[in-house]
Amino acid sequence: MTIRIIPTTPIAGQKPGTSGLRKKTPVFMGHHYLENFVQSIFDVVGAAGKTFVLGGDGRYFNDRAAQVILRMAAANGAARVIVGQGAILSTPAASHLIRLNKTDGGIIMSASHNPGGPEEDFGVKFNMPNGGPAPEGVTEAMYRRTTEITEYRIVEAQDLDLSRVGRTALAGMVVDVVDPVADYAALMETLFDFGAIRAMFASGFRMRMDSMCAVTGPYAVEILERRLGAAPGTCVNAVPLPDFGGMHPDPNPTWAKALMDEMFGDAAPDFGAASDGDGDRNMVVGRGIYVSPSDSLAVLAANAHLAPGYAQGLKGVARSMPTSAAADRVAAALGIGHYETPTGWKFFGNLLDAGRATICGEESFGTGSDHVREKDGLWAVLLWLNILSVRKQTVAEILAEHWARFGRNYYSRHDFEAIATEKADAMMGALRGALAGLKGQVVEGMVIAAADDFAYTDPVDGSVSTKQGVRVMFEDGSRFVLRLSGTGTEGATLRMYLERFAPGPDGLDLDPQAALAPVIAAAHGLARIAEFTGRTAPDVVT
Ligand code: VG1
Ligand code: CO
Repeated sequence: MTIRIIPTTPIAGQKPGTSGLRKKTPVFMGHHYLENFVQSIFDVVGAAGKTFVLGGDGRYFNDRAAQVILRMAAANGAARVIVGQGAILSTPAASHLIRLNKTDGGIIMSASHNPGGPEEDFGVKFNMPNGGPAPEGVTEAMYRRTTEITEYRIVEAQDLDLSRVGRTALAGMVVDVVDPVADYAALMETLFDFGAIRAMFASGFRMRMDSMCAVTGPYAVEILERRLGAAPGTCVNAVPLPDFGGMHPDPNPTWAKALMDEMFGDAAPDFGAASDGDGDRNMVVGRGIYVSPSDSLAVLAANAHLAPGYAQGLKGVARSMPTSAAADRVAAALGIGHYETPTGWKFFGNLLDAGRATICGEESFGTGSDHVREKDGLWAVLLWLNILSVRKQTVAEILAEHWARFGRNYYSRHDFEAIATEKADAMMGALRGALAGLKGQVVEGMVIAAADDFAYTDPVDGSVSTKQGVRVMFEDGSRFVLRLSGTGTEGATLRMYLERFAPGPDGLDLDPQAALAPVIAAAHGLARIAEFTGRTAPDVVT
């Protein structure tokens, strides 16, 4: 087989965001677009003699992109690629395979919770040998490489048959096609008490798992229905489709509305959950009660010791800065460390590797632990199930007891989507310019205690990340945070994160939007959102 060296020129804008490079699918399918980025990855991490994992969430172009990446890996001298059958791997399963096989990293094809299809989104990201997303230094180097690239390497070959598990070869490179589910399911069995969860299902416990026509379908059916004995049909939208059936595979109350309706209806099962495009996010719902992701993280941290994999206790808990401080209160009660990182799972990697944190989470429906180096949707669902099987209480009872013990961090996120980029930038610029003068001002009856633009110094390697979100904190412990999304593919998305603490015992049962009303008003007033963007109401509320 011949290796071809194709001349190319840099393509503008190949800068990875919060989680890899994401663009509209037609952009990714454009002339040399995928090839330039993949060659830049290999140029930075080196491919000769190395072993990589490859898989994606099955969205449109996943199968074609996989063939191109395999041919380029072979042309760049890789020794072996482990690829999920059908080029499918959930993000946490890919992370696990990278670690299990001690490989040199992996390439994940996904735009996560963004819609998929010929006119929707596609994405590619590189994960390191520890199984976690490449840190900023590495993604920056990849971006720089895309700006100076002059050629890429690819072998001339027929498509490989990825539909059958087994070993094959491509121009001297070994290709192992593996079952995407088996190793991941085996890992889950080591962490959780499958016997106890099976007994709970056998006693009549009912659940709904909505995979949103995305990648977790086969994982959920195998683990929940086959291994844990949940009733057939527990898992819905369980067949991954290239366009996610036209759904927006983002597990939140807006996009997983069917699940919300069922959980708040008369025939609601005991427990409901949904996951996103690539399977790293989760939403958890009890009968008639929604669990905010920040609360879910706190409850999981407080109860993880009830699952065998965490019986020895946690080393620490880490959360992204915009996530509520509910988990910090648990860490304080447990006497363990807690960490506050910028948005994006890549910032948890060092804390997990160094053994400083065991459980991590983000307000954006992401929770995970040191079992892999990505957030893990089904892991969170299984930990909840394990906790429910031990405590034998409802989700509502568990939340009520949690708030009674720790107090309640009322929390919500308001997203304003598809704002013209220059308007969003002007708004953030004006707010940043005003930060220095905010301390001591009284807004909506609350005194501003501090205001800054969050910067993070990694305690393990000392790397510094600046401009990670504007925070305005009030003397009563309330705060709001504003930042622009780094995962969108069109215009700007403004995220407004809102938090207010109620110590209890009174005032623990309010509607979060009502409890947060003064903070919401303060955020709109101080940031002058309507004035800069014309927006007065959010598109998505979580
Ligand atoms: C969003 C979330 C962030 C998450 C990221 C990737 O980023 O806010 O918490 O880590 O998506 O998740 P941003 O920059 O749009 O706010 V996923 O499931 O898309 O890999
Ligand atoms: Co995701």
